[in-house]
Amino acid sequence: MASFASSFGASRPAIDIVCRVVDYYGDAGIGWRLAAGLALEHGFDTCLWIDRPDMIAAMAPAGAPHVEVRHLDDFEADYRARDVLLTTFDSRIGDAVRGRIRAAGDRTLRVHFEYLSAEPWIDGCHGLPSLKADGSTEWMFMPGFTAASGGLIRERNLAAMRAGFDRPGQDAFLDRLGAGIEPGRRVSLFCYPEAPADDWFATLASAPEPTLLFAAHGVAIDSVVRFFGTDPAPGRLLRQGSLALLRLPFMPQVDYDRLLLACDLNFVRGEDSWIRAHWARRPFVWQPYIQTDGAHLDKLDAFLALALAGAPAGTADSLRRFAHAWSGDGSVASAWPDFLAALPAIGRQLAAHVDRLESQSDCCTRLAILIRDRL
Ligand code: TRH
Repeated sequence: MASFASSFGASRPAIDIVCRVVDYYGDAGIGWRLAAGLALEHGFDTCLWIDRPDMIAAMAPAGAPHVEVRHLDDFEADYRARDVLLTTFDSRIGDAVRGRIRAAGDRTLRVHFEYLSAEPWIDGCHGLPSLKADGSTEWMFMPGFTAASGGLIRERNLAAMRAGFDRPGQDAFLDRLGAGIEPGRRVSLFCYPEAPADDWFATLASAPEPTLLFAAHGVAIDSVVRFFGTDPAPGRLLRQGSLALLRLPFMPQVDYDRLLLACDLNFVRGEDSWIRAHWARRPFVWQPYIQTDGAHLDKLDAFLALALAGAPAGTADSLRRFAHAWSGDGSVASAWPDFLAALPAIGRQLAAHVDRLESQSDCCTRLAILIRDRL
């Protein structure tokens, strides 16, 4: 809980979060989780200024107490200086807003929230002040996997949510999605268009054991059409050999989280689903957001080095080979058998990695402390 008073005499400290969606869903997904976490767990009045409020409505239809969502188009005209102004990712603020902060006595704390990375260098940047050309200061907030970083977004009731969503509840949830009592390894798929899904579908279809694949809204459509001849409406099951595929609708975040919990193996991407795969405590394969200079493979290796610390060599190699292949560096067909054989050991290794993370404080707590200590 934030234990400090508003500098503007309000009953609760107030934070404005600015979020401009670059592409896909992650900017909005993280922006919402930050806004809701600071309001629900740290006593803030929060306004999320975003250019895609429709994404928030789809991710969090019920909203949250003490969270207002405003269109970014109105920000320049309607923003009034309050305790904290946090910009996310590629969002910036203009001279008019900076002038309004100065006119209000320069009492607004400025924070910039960066993209998540497992790379070691972020620890040295987290929490540093960045001096702006107009003489103002903006504090850098770098989410991460270490105690020296800004941490990962993780809600306080996570363990209770997991405990309350047992196997019968998971079966009923998947059944409502159209899966019925379909046998096989339950795998969720959330990937970028560049993922080698064609090869992977062929590998799954010719495998001895059955796979039930839950394809998230809008992913791998071309591969699904090439392999199955059509992209099915949500809820309609398609089969080819040992592979059964179910297309899903875009779901609220809470249901996407449940999907990760209900599956035996999760394919995630970008940033927020990557974090959520941790909290589902199931084995997962992460596809980093593609970067032209191949920097996404460096980000993948930095993460694998952290998650696989202390792992037996065979376990580490099996996950590393398949994860690289899934990011276009290698063959998923040849890496899949070893990955599958090592899956129990990979699951144990990732569980130990998540245990370490869950023993650390969460991102919103670290952000609330950074704010309290600098307000
Ligand atoms: O959609 P993404 O690829 O977003 C990306 C990444 O955040 C990347 O780091 C960033 O640089 C780029 O955007 C601009 O993946 P991510 O981060 O997992 O975000 C997906 C969000 O969508 C996450 O909050 C989960 C949510 N989601 C739902 O709410 N319902 C759904 O049905 C699905 C599939 C996702």
